Amino acid sequence: MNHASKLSGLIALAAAVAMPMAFAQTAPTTDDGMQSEPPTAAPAPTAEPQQVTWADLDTDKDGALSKEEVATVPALAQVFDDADADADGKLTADEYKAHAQTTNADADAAGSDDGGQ
Ligand SMILES: [Ca+2]
Ligand SMILES: [Ca+2]
Repeated sequence: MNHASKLSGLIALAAAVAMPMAFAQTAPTTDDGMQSEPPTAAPAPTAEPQQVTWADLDTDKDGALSKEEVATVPALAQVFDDADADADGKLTADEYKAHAQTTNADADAAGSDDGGQ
């Protein structure tokens, strides 16, 4: 004797309340240390990238970034020559914006490209 048991539509509503995890990390930045981190896989997930503003980089406050000023930001240092449209050794915000736009339009949805030097 086999009874085909019919399961009535039982809808279990799982209300998952996602609590935003706030990672408050106070990472003291070294003053003049060469930060050369080996690209080895770190056990911990990538920490929040440091937010660096234009003003932070513009240490001499002349409104433009010199190559030395962007030296701490590889992403900027790599594109410096390209972005420096008038090749005066200073990258202005306008120059950077213009370059970023071209790059965006060019790269389309290329995703994160982590090419070497
Ligand atoms: Ca500057
Ligand atoms: Ca320039």
